[in-house]
Amino acid sequence: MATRDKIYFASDFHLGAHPRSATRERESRIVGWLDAIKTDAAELYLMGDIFDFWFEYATVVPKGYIRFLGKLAELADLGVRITLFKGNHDMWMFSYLKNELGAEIIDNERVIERGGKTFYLHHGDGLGPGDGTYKLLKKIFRSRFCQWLFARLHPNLGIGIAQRWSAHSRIASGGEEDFQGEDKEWLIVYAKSILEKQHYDYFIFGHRHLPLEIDLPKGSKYLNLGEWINYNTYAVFDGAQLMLRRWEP
Ligand SMILES: [Mn+2]
Repeated sequence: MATRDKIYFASDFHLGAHPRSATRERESRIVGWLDAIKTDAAELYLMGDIFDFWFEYATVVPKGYIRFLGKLAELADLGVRITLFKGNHDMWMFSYLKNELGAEIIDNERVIERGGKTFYLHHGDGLGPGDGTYKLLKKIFRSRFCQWLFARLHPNLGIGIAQRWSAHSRIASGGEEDFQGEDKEWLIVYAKSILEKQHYDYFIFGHRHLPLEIDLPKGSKYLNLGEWINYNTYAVFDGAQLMLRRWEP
């Protein structure tokens, strides 16, 4: 029996993304990975954009992903602590997954200390220079009033609008991202600006859709989790070291 001493991080599964026909295969890859880590995982951090769209109405949640949700429930029942971050695609997670899985839902950043190392965790949306339009949209999407209004729309209409919009997102095109260089990678710029005020050993983000492992000043490290359309990447911390890995079934 393996000891339950590893911490896993992944993000950007985009379950339900256009084309929806690709979701079942991706879901099965993710379930395979979760099944493989369930014996040694102490904690699992799913760091945003797990669902391509998610909204919880008072009595209704979106259809689909039952194998994934069932596997998460199995991990939760085995004692794995699950933490879910709101991404820009699934920021409307409220209390359903908390109630069903005992998961903690994180709005923005979460700072943890494990094995004497400090971690700064965030999905990665709306950070660093630029992207003013999204920063404004985020305020609107996260406003209680707008969420209340959206919930008044019939789900067929509300989720339909969201799915049509999401079909034009970068993940739906399926292409891979290019590294912009350290000065232009806004999450690197952001991490460096945080480091000027406070030291963290690790910065872990999703959102960029590009697996990255970059050394930062003062022995700090930036790690991007990539995504699960092209890369199947995740990070694991074994108590001493943080590693970026690719899931190979
Ligand atoms: Mn994403």
